[in-house]
Amino acid sequence: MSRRLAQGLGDPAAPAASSPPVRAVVALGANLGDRAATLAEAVEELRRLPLTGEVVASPPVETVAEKPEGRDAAAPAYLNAVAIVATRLAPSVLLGYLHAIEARHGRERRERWGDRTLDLDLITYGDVMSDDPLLALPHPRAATREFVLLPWLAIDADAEIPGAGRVEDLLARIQDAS
Ligand code: PH2
Ligand code: MG
Ligand code: MG
Repeated sequence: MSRRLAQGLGDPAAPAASSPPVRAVVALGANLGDRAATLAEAVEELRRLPLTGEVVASPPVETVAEKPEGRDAAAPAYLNAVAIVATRLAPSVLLGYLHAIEARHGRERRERWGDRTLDLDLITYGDVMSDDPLLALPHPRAATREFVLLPWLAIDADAEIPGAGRVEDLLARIQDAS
């Protein structure tokens, strides 16, 4: 059976494809282990995803850990990066692959905002807006996170978060406030 036909029949083994490709923004973070190597490997794994074309990744930036109580300079520092991914994977399928990449890098989920070997968050998926509890889009906290906006702006000066505004303006607002 051809792949097209398999998808048309809803074959559960076939990744759901949207066409044409959508621009998805993925935020990467690591504050345990060999952070730089982990981020570089994760970007290569994004490049190997099915139904996925060009992946443009930012340089990594070192950032102070944000905890529910605020910035925590005593916690291990993060390396953060952002990747812009051209993909025909449906958002929920892409999210499943992101979780699989995290798991391959030893990600453990013990506490909220706990230290981690690798975190991959889906920040935007085209202009999709969704309050699905399993996958809210855009990511509900992206507009207020310097560690997402800063590396993102470095690879896309015109970046925008649907419903929230231009990344350049959002970043300036955070930096003015701190
Ligand atoms: N991720 C968090 C919580 N805090 N702080 C920094 N600096 N970078 C992160 O990626 C990060 C964080 C939850 O995902
Ligand atoms: Mg996160
Ligand atoms: Mg996450």
